[in-house]
Amino acid sequence: MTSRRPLPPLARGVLKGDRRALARLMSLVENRDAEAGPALAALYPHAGKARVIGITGPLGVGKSSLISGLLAHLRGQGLKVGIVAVDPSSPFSGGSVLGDRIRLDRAPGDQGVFIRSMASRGHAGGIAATTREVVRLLDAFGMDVVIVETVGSGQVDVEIRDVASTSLVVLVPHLGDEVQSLKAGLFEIADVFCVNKSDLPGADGAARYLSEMVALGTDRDGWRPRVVSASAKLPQGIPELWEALAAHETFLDAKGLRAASERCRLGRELVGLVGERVGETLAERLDRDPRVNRLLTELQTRTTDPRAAAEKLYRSFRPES
Ligand SMILES: Nc1nc2c(ncn2[C@@H]2O[C@H](COP(=O)(O)OP(=O)(O)O)[C@@H](O)[C@H]2O)c(=O)[nH]1
Ligand SMILES: [Mg+2]
Repeated sequence: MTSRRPLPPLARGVLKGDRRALARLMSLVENRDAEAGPALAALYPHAGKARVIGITGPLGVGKSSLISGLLAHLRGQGLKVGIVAVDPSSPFSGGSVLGDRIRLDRAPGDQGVFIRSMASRGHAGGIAATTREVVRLLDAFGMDVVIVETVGSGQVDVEIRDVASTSLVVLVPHLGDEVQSLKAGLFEIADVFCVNKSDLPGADGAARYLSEMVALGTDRDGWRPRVVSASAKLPQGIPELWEALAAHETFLDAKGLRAASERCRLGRELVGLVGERVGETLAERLDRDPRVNRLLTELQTRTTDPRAAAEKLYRSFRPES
């Protein structure tokens, strides 16, 4: 039984509120270091209480600025907040520009806040798996709310719905083409829409347009996405934005949907983890396994085709039953 084993020191540190242990463990997770495994396992039973809010939208719409506003609002209510900013910048640039923007606004020395920036590339195991585990660490650390920022602009690195129970899509007035290209996915992602930069002209129109779109669409299990106008700059509309996000969380509980949605996310996580293992094993076999070598030769000599070869290989992977 896992629970009888002595707690790994880093896990013990996280449960005691040691920020350095938390940061260290996050780095191990990001590096896919095997050392993280026992600590993650030991902390898993302690996670599952935090409300996880995903925030996505094109670059520059003000996601980080809104998070700073939400952070102040939530800290004002005494809630502990973890933030994970999945940064689209290259890990080689050394910059965590977006995360830094949040960090600047945070009260120095505030123990109820923990902010982590992650580069969205350069993760052996994939960003979704890493993000999930980092969120889980913040959850086990005792954060009441964990906010995950990702950039959703065509290339969505993290499927935010795989991580968060409530998803916020941030837009700005006059997004034009970007909204068009995002539109198909937008309504499946968003539990709440925020039209940020309401201090700029056109915000009312944009919010009205979105509300009309939402009204025309179908609801999801009885939830119709809310549309909120805000300005992170003024600031204005931040309490209303939080209210809309919290309303979705309340809705999940009231309708008994929380367990089902968690189960769905766990299922996708499981499939992802198994897929990762299978992929690794397969990659190793490319060099060593005589059967794989034979298939490669057949492919090169055009005596089979890639789909047929893949099917054969896939069958050889399936456990005998
Ligand atoms: N006018 C105005 N500018 C804003 C507002 N919120 C953010 N910005 C600016 O928009 C830029 C991008 O903000 P940021 O929060 O980094 O956007 P992100 O890329 O979505 O995280 C920055 O220059 C912000 O100062 C707002 O409500 N009004
Ligand atoms: Mg940002």
